[in-house]
Amino acid sequence: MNRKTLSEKIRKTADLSKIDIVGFAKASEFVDYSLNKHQRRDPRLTMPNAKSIIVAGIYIGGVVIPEWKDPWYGRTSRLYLSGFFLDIVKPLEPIADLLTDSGYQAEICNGSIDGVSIISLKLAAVRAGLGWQGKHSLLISKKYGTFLALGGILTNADLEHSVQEEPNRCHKCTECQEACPVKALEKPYVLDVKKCMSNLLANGDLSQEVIDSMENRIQDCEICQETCPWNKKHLKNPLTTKMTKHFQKKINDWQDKFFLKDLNRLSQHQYKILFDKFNIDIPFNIFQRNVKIAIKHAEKGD
Ligand code: B12
Repeated sequence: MNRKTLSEKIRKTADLSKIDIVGFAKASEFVDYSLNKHQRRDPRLTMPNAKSIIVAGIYIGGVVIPEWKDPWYGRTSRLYLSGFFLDIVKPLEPIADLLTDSGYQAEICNGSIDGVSIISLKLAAVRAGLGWQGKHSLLISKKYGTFLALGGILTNADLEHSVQEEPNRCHKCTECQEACPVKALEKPYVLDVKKCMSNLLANGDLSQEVIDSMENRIQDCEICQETCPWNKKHLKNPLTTKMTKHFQKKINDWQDKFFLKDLNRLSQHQYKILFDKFNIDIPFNIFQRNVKIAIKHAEKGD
C-alpha cells in the first residue's frame, strides 16, 4: 500500500475512533530534548527501524465537574477526568491493528505500561504540525488551545509526514508564568517539575507555599492552562466534539463523587476500586493527605 493511501486510511480510522486531530512526524531524534539520556529522546531507541510517529489529539476542554468550583468538592483536572492521564491508548488500537494487518510494526505510547511513555508527545505533536509548545511547556493548538490529550504510535511504516511546524504564537505573553502560584514557570518553556503542583500533589512533600496555593485541588493543577489566552474561549464555551457525549456521561457519573467528606471516608480498597477507573497511579496515602488539606481549606472558607 503506498504512503498516500495508508496515510489516508489511518486518518479515516482515527476519525472513526473519535480522535479530533491526527498528524504524522518523522521518527528521528529530538535533538532539543533536554532529558538527553532518556529513551524519549530518540524513537529509534525503542524501534530501531521506526520511520514515523502518528500523533493523535482528543479535545478535553469540556471535561470538568461543575462542583469543582465548590471548595467542599475535591478538584482534579480535565486530563485526569478524561481517563487519558497516562496517554491516549484504546482509541489508537484500531490504527495499530490496521498497521500490523498491513505488515508493519506498531507500538502505542502507553504511560501505564512502562510508566515512562516512549514518545515525547508534545515535541512529536509540534513536529507533526498540531501546534506549538507554549511557555507553560504544553502543546497549544490554535483550534483546541492546550486542551488536547495526546497519544502516539511508533511505526516502521513510511507516512505523509507533516512538512510545516506551527509558528510559536506566545510572543510577549507571560500570563501562565505570572499565574503559577508556586513559580514553576520562571523560565519560559521549561517547567520546573520539582515545584509543579501537578507533580507534588501526585508524589511529593508539600511545602507551606503549595499547601497555601492548592485550595480544593486533590490531584493535578490547571492554573497555567486556565490563564492561557488560547484557552479563554474554551473556558466559556467548550467545543462540541465526537467524544462530548462520552465525556458528559463521565461527568454525570462522577458529579457527586468528589465531595471531600465522602472522599475522606474512603478505605484504601474503596479508593482503588473507585479511582482505578481513571488509570492513574497515585498512592492512597498521598490522596488522603491532599483530601485532608483540602477539607481544612474548605472549613476555613479559603
Ligand atoms: C512527565 C510528564 C509530566 C510531569 C512533568 C512535566 C514536564 N513538563 O516535564 C508532570 C507530572 C509535572 C506533568 C504535569 C502535567 N502534564 Co504531563 N506529561 C508528562 C509526560 C509523561 C512526559 C513529558 C516530558 O517528556 N517531559 C520532559 C520535559 C523535559 O520535556 P518537555 O516538557 O517537552 O520540555 C521541553 C521544553 O521545556 C523544551 N524547551 C526548553 N527550552 C525551550 C525553548 C523554546 C522556545 C521551546 C519551544 C521549547 C523549549 O525542551 C524540553 C524538551 O527537551 C507526557 C506524556 C508524553 N509521553 O509526552 C505528559 C503530558 C505532557 N502531560 C500532559 C498534561 C496535560 C499535563 C498537565 C496539564 C496535567 C494537568 N495538571 O492538568 C500538567 C501540566 C504541567 C505543565 N505545565 O507542563 C499532556 C500534555 C498535552 C498538551 N496539550 O500539551 C501529556 C502529553 C499527557 C497526554 N497524554 O496528553 N506531566
